[in-house]
Amino acid sequence: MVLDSLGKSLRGVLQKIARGSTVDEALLAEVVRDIQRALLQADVNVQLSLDLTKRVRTRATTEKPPAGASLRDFLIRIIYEEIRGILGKERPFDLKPKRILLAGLFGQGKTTTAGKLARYFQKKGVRVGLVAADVHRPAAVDQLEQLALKVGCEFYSNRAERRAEVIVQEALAHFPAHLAVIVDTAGRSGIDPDLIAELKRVRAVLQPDETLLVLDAAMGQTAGRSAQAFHEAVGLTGVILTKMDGSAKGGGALSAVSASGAPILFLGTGEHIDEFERFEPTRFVSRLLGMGDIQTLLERFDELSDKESAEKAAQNLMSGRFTLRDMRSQLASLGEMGPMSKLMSLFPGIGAAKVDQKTLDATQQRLRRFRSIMDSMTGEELDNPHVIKADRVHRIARGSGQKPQEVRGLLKHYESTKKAAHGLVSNRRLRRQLEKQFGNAEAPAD
Ligand SMILES: Nc1nc2c(ncn2[C@@H]2O[C@H](COP(=O)(O)OP(=O)(O)O)[C@@H](O)[C@H]2O)c(=O)[nH]1
Ligand SMILES: [Mg+2]
Repeated sequence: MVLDSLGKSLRGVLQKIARGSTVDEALLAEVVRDIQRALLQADVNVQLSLDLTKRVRTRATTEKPPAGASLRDFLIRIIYEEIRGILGKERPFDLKPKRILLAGLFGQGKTTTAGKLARYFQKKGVRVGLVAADVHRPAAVDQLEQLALKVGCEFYSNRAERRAEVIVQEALAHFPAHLAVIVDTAGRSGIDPDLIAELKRVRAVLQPDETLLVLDAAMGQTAGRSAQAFHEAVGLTGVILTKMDGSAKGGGALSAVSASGAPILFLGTGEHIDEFERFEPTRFVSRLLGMGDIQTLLERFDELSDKESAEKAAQNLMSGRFTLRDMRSQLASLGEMGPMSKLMSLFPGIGAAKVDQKTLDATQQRLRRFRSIMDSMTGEELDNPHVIKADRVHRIARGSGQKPQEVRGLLKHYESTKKAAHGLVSNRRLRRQLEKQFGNAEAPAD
C-alpha cells in the first residue's frame, strides 16, 4: 500500500485507543504525540501537523459523543475526520471521451503517466488517442509511441513539426471522432515563461476538459508550491502524483498539494503501466487507517448470523430472552469460526496485540468445560436458567464431572453475557452508522 509506514503508525494509534483501559488525559496526550510523530515522518508540514493534533485534542475534550457512542469510537472518528480533512475535496472523474492536457516539469513522469492514463481509459472501454507534443526531446516521441503500442490505442506524432499546438491540431483532425485525447507535452527544468506560453497555445487549440499537472511525490511539501504556481499560470483541474511507491515523503506531497486547492485525481505507484490508481480521499483514509478490518469483522458476524441457531440467539439477545440454550449455540458457532486466535485477529486493536497462547488455551479449555456442564442440564434448565438453585448446581456438577464453583462460574458468565448483549447490539448499530458516514465525505458531524 502507498504510504505503508504512515498507515502502520496511524493504525498503531487506533489500536492504542482500542486497547487502552479508559480514554483519559494521559491517553489523549500519547495519541496526539504519536499522530504528530507519524505525520512528521511522512513529511507533512509541521504547522499542519500541529494544527491537526490541536483540533483532535480540542474536539475530544469539548465535544460530546453522540448518544450511545463510546468515547473510544468517538475519538477514532475525530481522528479519521481530521486526517480526511487535510486531503482535499472529493472530485469525480468521468470515464467518457474527453480531452486531457498533461503538464509538468522534466522527469516528473508525464510521458509514463500519459500511457497509464490511456490504459486506464481503454480498460474501461473508452478508446484513446495519444498525442506526442513534446517537441523538445525526440526520445519522448519514441517513448510515447512504445506506450501506445503496448496499450493498443491510437497515436499521433509529427517529428518534422516544431510547434506543439500545430501537432495537436493535426492530431484532432487525424483521429476518428469520439476518442479520449491525451496530450503529452514538453517539460522544462523550472516554470518559465516559454513553458507557460507553450501550454497556453496548446490549450487554445485543444480546448481541454482537463488540464492535469504531473508531479513527482518525492518533491514532498515543495510539490504544493509547484502546484500553486502552475495553477495560477494555466489553471489546473487536477493533479497526478507520481512515484508514490518510492518516497517516504508522500504524505507531505499529498497534504501540500491538497492545500493548494487543486484536487489530486490519480497516484502513480510504480514504473509499470498498470501501477496507477484513482485517488479518492475518503477511501484512501479508510484504507490508511485500516477501517477495512472493521468491515471484515462485521461481515464475518453477518455470515454467522445466517446460521439459524445463531440468528435465533441474536434475536433473543436483543429481546432480552437470552437463554442458556442460546448461549450454547452461540459458543458452538464461535468454535465454527476457527481458532480463537484467528477470531481475535479480526478485532481492530486486538489483532496486533497478539493475545498470548496461554490465555487462548485457557479460554478454550474453559469453553469446553462450559459445554460439558450445559450437556448435563435438563431442557427446563437450559430454557429457564433461573430455576437452577444450589441443589441443582451440585447435581449438574456431579453429572458433568466439574466443580460446583465452575457451574456457578458458567451461570455468572451467562448473566454478564446477557447484560452485555444490549450494549453489544447498540454498539454494532453505531459502528454501522459510522461506517456509512465514513463512506460519505459530506456527511455532517453530529
Ligand atoms: N517508481 C516510479 N517511477 C516512475 C513513476 N512514474 C514515472 N516513473 C519513472 O520516472 C522517470 C521519468 O518519467 P517520464 O515519464 O519520462 O517523465 P517526463 O519527463 O515527465 O515525461 C522514468 O524513469 C519513469 O519510469 C512511478 O509512479 N513510480
Ligand atoms: Mg516526457
